Amino acid sequence: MKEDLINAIANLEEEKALQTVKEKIKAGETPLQIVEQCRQGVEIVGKRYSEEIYFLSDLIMSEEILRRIMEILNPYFSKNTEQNGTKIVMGTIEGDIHDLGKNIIVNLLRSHGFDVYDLGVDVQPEEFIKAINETGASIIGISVLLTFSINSVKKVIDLLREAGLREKVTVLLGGYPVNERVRQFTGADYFETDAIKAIELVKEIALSK
Ligand code: B12
Repeated sequence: MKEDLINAIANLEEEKALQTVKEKIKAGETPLQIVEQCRQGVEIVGKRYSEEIYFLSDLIMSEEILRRIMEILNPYFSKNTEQNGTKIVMGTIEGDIHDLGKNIIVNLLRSHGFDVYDLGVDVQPEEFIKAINETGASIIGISVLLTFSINSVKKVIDLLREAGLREKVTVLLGGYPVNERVRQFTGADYFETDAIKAIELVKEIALSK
């Protein structure tokens, strides 16, 4: 059942979560379905942290659980070594070091043949522009989990405009707080928080280039 994994993660029951993941794989669930359940589980962790039921050590624990789940899932993601010619610059925005979601998307995009330049975490807006100039990529993917860092996302788009690159580069956002309001405020083109839909979206953008 979907709730088993969500609850095991929400309650920080590491061994139970890992066992449940292994059972789900055996039962034929896809790695992406499992990732989505993980995301829902840590969302509850985050909520409990906001409500002061959980503390920073619990956030760290949820990170540990997610990392171990990803170790189990990684071999099950399809491997496509054929490049499709589309270059993408990705990074977690300035001030923010959350990278679990970004890494999932980077791996998925690579496994779908995209050429991804991963700038890592805490990436300054200027670094995104530099990477676009150096690689000639036409898509920027920005991960943002801290509300505090949303202003820096806006700065990336402002800098693209100043550099005369705005029309050439499509910007998409992902991460816990992104929604239509954030997209409009920052001036980004798209946002997506579901991994499966995110890959479909990037494929569509690539086709339109
Ligand atoms: C794990 C975690 C941590 C870990 C991060 C480990 C790591 N290496 O990433 C640690 C413990 C280090 C951490 C630290 C902090 N955290 Co934290 N953390 C979380 C938690 C519980 C889960 C995040 C996560 O990994 N989710 C799972 C992944 C799979 O989901 P995701 O990132 O959303 O990614 C998915 C999609 O969004 C999408 N996606 C992601 N990126 C992109 C990019 C593109 C282009 C696209 C298309 C899609 C896409 O793909 C993924 C597919 O499933 C969240 C709670 C939450 N609701 O998110 C809080 C949360 C993000 N953290 C929070 C806070 C406050 C902090 C700290 C400030 C705590 C502190 N006092 O120090 C620090 C900040 C450190 C910093 N400077 O960044 C708050 C942020 C609140 C806010 N509104 O700003 C949250 C929301 C918790 C809460 N409710 O209070 N955290």
